[in-house]
Amino acid sequence: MHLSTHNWMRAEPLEVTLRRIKKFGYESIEISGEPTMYKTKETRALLKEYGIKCWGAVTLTLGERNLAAKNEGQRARSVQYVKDVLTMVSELEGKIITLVPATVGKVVPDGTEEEEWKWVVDATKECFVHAKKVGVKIAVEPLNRFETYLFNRSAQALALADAVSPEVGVCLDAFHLNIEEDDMYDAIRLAGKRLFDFHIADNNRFACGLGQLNWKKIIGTLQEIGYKGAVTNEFVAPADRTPAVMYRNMIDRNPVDIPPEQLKFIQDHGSSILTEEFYTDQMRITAQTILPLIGKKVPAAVSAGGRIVKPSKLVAPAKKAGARKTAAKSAPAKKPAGKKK
Ligand SMILES: [Mn+2]
Repeated sequence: MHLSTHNWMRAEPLEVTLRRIKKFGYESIEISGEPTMYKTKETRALLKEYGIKCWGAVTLTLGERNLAAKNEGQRARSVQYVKDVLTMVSELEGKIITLVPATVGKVVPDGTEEEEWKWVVDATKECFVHAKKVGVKIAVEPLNRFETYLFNRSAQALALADAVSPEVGVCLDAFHLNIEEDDMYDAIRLAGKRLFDFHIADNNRFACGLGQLNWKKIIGTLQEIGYKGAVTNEFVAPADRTPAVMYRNMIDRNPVDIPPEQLKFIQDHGSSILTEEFYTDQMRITAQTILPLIGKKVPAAVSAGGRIVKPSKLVAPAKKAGARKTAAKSAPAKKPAGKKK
């Protein structure tokens, strides 16, 4: 196993991401599934320069993208999108794509169970033909029910994989497993050798170590099934807009260059444009929690940040008189700021 990360959660040049993650002991990246954003030749050179491998890409199933769409044209365009992501990964020498079949945020079906199953299976089969051609594997990822109505559990993702080919697998995500499975460890065991990818964030979707998931047991279960792939960081920090905000300097107030669809995608996940400082620390904390568990050396740049402090321990704004007045722009208030009359 090795530590990997997504990069869709913050709009920044890839080079900034690579420089940061290299120093924190990440070995690969699961790049945003936006083939028009990356010139593969240059991106491949950049990855080599920083010594970071492309593990794969995650499909960003947003907007009109939907392999289970009722509209045939829309399905065909969605298949083409997935093929483009597969081609991009192949050109970046990556191994997998994580496939989210239905639109993220769409929680209402378009047709009957039978109709939708046929649409999504047929569309995924088309993608699989291309995947074989370019030598990249497909891993179907279930999300929690508030993000999609179609695939929420390991067994459901496996059902699609089985309907397409024994060579298709699944990608499981600790955040979603924790919401949807009656036993997340059994869900991992169920996937077994068909587990091609594993995403990690804590139960509150902050960095691993900042919530209540049992990372030792999760990683132990991955070891138990003989999983050898990436554990891919995918924290999506919830933007706190209330006086109870726990982090100082979490939300970036400066305008950044971000395509409107990507901003909407991030906001639909309850997050926002995060400051580099906050984002960097979440990346560091993930490494601090996970690297020792997968038997990797913890780089000095990770340890330098000190021990992990859970967000709720940073500050308890309600208990601190005066904190409320200033919390919106500068919490946590270790000493209650603003004792104005
Ligand atoms: Mn995920």
